[in-house]
Amino acid sequence: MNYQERYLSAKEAYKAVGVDTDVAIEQLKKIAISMHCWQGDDVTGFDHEGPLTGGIQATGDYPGKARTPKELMADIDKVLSLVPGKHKINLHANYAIFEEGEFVDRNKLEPKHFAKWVEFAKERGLGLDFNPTYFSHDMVKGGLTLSSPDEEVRQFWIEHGKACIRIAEYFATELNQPCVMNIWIPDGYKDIPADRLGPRARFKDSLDQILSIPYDKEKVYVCLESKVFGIGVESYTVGSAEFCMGYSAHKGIMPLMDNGHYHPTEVVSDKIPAMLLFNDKIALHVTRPVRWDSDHVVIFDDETREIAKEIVRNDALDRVFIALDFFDASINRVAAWTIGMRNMQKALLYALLSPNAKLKALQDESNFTEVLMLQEEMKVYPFGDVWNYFCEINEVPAKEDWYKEVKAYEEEVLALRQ
Ligand code: RNT
Ligand code: ZN
Repeated sequence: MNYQERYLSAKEAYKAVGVDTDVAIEQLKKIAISMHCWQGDDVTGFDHEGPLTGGIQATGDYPGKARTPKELMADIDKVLSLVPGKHKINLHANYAIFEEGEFVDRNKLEPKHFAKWVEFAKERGLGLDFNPTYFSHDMVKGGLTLSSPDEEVRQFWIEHGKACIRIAEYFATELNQPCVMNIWIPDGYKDIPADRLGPRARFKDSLDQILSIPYDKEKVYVCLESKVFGIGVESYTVGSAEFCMGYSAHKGIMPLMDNGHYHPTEVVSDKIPAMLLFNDKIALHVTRPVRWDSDHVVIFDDETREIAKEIVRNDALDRVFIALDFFDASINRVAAWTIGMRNMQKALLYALLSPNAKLKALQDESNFTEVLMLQEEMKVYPFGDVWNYFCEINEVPAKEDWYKEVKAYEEEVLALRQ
């Protein structure tokens, strides 16, 4: 199918409200989204056998989950063949790839344990981002890592953080582009704590120790992800929003906001412009919380579009690192990834196709009637025609056509993984 004709007619429609669709698709093409490797195997990784811990949970038992690096890489390739543009892969430390019979614990990880990922990224011209893994491990004692009062536990995890900075720097050097390294810890308490300051003071000291190693700040962008609560740690989270915002401002690292990590009526879209005034760069985990931090697949919903608008209309495409963070085990995982990636791109395209300057001017004139009218009318503009054309010129399937390929992949590859 040729989408050009419909595109040309859409272009005229947008032109009438002052939007240049050619510019929008040029810009969209340049936006790299960091695709999380952990949707492929329910956050399992390759370095442990136990359950997923840390107050996060993947639910569902859809068949075909990736069990080896080879399978995970094949699944990632499938997704990338269905998503327009060039992106980054976001790895977690528990996805280290060891030699046959080798095992290296998290405090001793080295760049060489990620050499196969670098090779994978190089062959495909992708960037890599990274995360230390502070969960699903025996050294998480009583749910605590970097805030633990047990010095042995705390030191183990400090070493892990340092090891991860070295690995992140290796990624950046090898791939010639910065690596975002995000620290998130699950530490907290189920019930009302007797001491709220002590754990945060220990976390602060642990972060100071991790960041004390020399590293190239042009190559590694360390960020800190806050959270409000997790399963089993409902009453208190050490790395709360204020802690993480305060710490990152104080140390000059990046804050990371995950839109599943706030109270239900708070929205990250509203926080973005505030944070942009005080930070050179910020990072995001885009997810979909359903009643809690459930990490459902990202859809083309109001909040995802509002997040995209705040990035686009504030000219912050080069200041906001967009990563995805969801893990649904109840549906085809390759489809889950593809839907999430394409929806994030659609939200960005929607924002790029919005008459942002005009709307802003109307707001400044206090013409709120026209702002509301135009925002609502834009919702039924021929957005899909622009999206389909964008897919076509980027040589990936338009509309729902990609799903045929996922179905075939499921029958030929995923179904054999029993
Ligand atoms: C947990 C955080 C964190 C994890 C990943 C796996 O609530 O969102 O980002 O989801 O690191
Ligand atoms: Zn997250």
